[in-house]
Amino acid sequence: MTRPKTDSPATDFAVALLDEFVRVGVRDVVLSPGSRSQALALAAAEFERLGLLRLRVRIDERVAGFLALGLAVETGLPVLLITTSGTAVANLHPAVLEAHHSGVPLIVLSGDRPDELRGIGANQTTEQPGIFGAAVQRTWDIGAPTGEDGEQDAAAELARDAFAAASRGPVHLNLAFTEPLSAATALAVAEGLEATPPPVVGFEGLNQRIAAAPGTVVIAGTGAGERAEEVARELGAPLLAEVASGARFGPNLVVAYRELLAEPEFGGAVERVILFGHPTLSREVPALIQRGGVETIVVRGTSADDYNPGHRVEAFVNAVTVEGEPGPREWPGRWVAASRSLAQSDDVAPDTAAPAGEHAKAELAAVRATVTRTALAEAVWRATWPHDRLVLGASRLIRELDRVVTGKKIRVHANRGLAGIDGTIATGIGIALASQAADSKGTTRVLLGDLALLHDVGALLFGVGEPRPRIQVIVGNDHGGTIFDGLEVAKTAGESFERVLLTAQQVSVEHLAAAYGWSYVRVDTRGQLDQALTASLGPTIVEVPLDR
Ligand SMILES: Cc1ncc(C[n+]2csc(CCOP(=O)(O)OP(=O)(O)O)c2C)c(N)n1
Ligand SMILES: [Mg+2]
Repeated sequence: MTRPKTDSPATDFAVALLDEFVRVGVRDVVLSPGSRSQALALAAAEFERLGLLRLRVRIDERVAGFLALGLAVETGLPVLLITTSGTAVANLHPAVLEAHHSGVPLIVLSGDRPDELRGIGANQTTEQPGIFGAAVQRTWDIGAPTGEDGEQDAAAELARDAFAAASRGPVHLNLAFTEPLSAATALAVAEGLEATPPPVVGFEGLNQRIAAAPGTVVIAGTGAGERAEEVARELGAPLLAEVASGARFGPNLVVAYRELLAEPEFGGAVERVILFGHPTLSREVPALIQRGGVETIVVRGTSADDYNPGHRVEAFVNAVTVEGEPGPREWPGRWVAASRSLAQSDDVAPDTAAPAGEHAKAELAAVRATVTRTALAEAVWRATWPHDRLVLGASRLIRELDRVVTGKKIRVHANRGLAGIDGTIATGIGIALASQAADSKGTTRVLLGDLALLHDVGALLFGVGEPRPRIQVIVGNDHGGTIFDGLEVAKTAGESFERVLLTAQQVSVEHLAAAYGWSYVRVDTRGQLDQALTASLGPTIVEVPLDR
């Protein structure tokens, strides 16, 4: 479409580009301020004013990147990220890497100087094309628009290509601009701006037919989705589903999968594995796949690498269809029953025990009991319902949830592509904002450790005048990375362990919350915890002191 031109080819190009992104289905933009990218930023603000895009502004590009990731995880659509040149672009790298490894669609638009100003020491100019290496599906380096005819059409074509290429992960459009870097952008967003629904992105190719067979289990790693649960039922197979799989529910769910995989009559009897998603939380799963006599079929997701421990996977397929009837109920029934009895023997909570007949006293004791990691994991899980979202950081707590929580059909996300402790809060805010924009009335709860919280403090800063989501950031504060306590090095490293691995910290989380205008609740007992999790105080940090 040809639209009226302004005095700035940069602005004309930016408007045409964003216009086409809107047409093909983009709804969310996150930007960080900067001069070189001003045409894109001003155009994005104008599209927001017209109600065609939702815009979020974050001063820290690393935060912006993870916020965009969260928005894309929740909506399933590519999200635009706009930055200026230089280190600004590099700050997107962590989110781009995570998006690459978990197959999340992001479209990076970085402003740059034109070719002739690169490599000569011009201010804020570095080698931007290719900066993300193999972590992007595709990179474009586009010369500065000059106002020639056809540039707007070229911009539209670029948007269509980038949108299509982003269906399996991030892409990078490096866009050179020259002065005038923008014009007054009272948009010529002309008539006919009716956004068409986005194309459905599907997988092509191999759909394997499978039937029930003895010794089959279904394993669901992060991002597996509900199909894993369905296939387990259709096959009559035990379902070994990690906590962020999206499949941790149903009659075949085996919570204590780790313990049972170690048992000869359970793990030892497995002959075939149907695997969905990206398992990262146990050693037993990769060990099982690498064992002789076990055939594994991996149902591909969107992540960059196919899961293939020891290169022992038999087949990679894009989908499975189950033929015939489920196998005998005895097989999954045995796993489920064994898992339940293991969970019950775990249930002894001495600090809540009370003499028979003194029911009220016992209840009071439970309410007053201090919060353990297990109690925290269970309370957060209990408080979460299908309209809510749960985001889990990389810490001991995700492992605790994976160990204990029972089946529940709720939406759980964890950045397990690379399992970084970075960007957890920003990702959670992205998920919260996107779910609320889609009319969910729920609360997003982010459960993370103290180091992960401190790593992403910048995410607590909202854009001026932007909506605040219903979000609780729940920090299990054990003063440092106590996950390392469980490693061999904790026994061998001596004094240096605390200094270079545990890295204890004494930051006042309360003051941090106050500085960023978040509500703050400190929780010392299980009663207070349940109360805090159901309160609605706007964006809130819930601090839960935990023993090391
Ligand atoms: C970006 C990044 N840096 C470092 C690590 C290594 N790492 C994994 S867990 C962890 C400590 C986490 O501490 P905390 O968030 O307090 O959780 P806790 O282990 O205490 O439960 C670190 C530093 C990582 N995963 N990602
Ligand atoms: Mg910690």
